[in-house]
Amino acid sequence: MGSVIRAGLAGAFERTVLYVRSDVQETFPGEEVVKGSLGDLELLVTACRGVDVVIHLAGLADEAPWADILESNIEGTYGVFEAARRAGVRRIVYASSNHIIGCYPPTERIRPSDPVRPDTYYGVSKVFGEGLARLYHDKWELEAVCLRIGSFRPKPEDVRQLSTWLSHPDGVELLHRAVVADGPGFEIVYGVSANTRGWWDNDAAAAAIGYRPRDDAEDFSAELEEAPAPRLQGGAFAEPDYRGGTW
Ligand code: 15L
Repeated sequence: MGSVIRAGLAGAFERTVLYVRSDVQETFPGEEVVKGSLGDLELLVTACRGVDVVIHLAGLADEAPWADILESNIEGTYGVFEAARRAGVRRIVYASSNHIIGCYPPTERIRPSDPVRPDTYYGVSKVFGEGLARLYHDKWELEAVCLRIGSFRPKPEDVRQLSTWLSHPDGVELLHRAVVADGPGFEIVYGVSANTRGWWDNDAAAAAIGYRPRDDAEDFSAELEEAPAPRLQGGAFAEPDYRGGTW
């Protein structure tokens, strides 16, 4: 996701600091690279100095053993919020996930304010991240926009993604709005395109940051094999034997 967003937003901001684990081959004008881990709080604070908005896309993006989730998504996410606070950052855009509500059936239309029903330890780690966002906003007035990202793909790949798809152009627009929107305070928004078969009631939250998705997964439905909707919204993530991996 980071590469697509970087390319889509190239030149949009005066200065962009990329905090990365591995080397970056090419940079866009205005980009600076800091190589480090999420466990290095001091370096994170240094990287955050002079930064207005942090976009936190780092960490594991799939189910994984608990020890890995703990290190990357729990301790690592704490490090990002705490560094942002110490460095005087104004806003955090936090990449949450639809797997925070993956145990709802597809028949239910979910609002951002509905109770969470995570489908994995990964989903639980996103509940923690949104909790941190709320804490840092309420206590230290950090603005926070949590994006519950759906399936960020060039095209929907299966029947479930006819509901969860976030196209690349809509994803770029979503991140841009999350950064530049006027005074959102604290907001939770589903990162999803304007899918005819969408499951999430996102209108008010999207309007709060001025996000207007344009793409609809339905345009690709003829290319996909007919299959029933998944048992639960999280699809394979919500199945008892799911261990993570490509699917
Ligand atoms: C996610 O949170 C994952 O990071 C991504 O790889 C997709 O699997 C997506 O959710 C999804 O639900 O399709």
